[in-house]
Amino acid sequence: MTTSWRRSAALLGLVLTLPLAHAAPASAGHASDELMIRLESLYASDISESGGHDELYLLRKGNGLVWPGEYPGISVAANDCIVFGADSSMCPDGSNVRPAGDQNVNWANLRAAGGEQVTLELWDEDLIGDDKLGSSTITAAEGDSGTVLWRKSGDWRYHFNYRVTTNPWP
Ligand SMILES: [Ca+2]
Ligand SMILES: [Ca+2]
Repeated sequence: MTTSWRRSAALLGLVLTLPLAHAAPASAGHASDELMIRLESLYASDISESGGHDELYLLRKGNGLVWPGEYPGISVAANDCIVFGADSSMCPDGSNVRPAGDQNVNWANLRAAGGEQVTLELWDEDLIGDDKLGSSTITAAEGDSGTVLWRKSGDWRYHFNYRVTTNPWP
């Protein structure tokens, strides 16, 4: 991973924590306003468990499980890069690129109204008491994209990429 990649990822992570002022009211029932938040990749720069793997899942706050399609969580080691669609270009050189699942399954594309705020949470599954590794709120704005850094200093460090598009399946 290059220094510039790391720096830009950190900057984007900071930007995403700022409140966005252009949230438009959701227009219920107006399908043409509907957007897709597309999960792109999740790179494990470092994981939370000392045993070699985290068992990861993603939640959409208020809606439940986003990834994988059902429990249990996906076993992920350091340097794994999970790719949700067909594009692995956000994965660092030398990372272990892995598909998140069937690329034709739409569970990795989150429907959202224009301006809607969607909170995604990354969790590590444990036998007793799962650990929340990160949480970020994305405002659905067409053409937007970003990198979220979910980390605890000296412990885990996950880079998550997404982009927002119009809904090709209105
Ligand atoms: Ca675990
Ligand atoms: Ca744990």
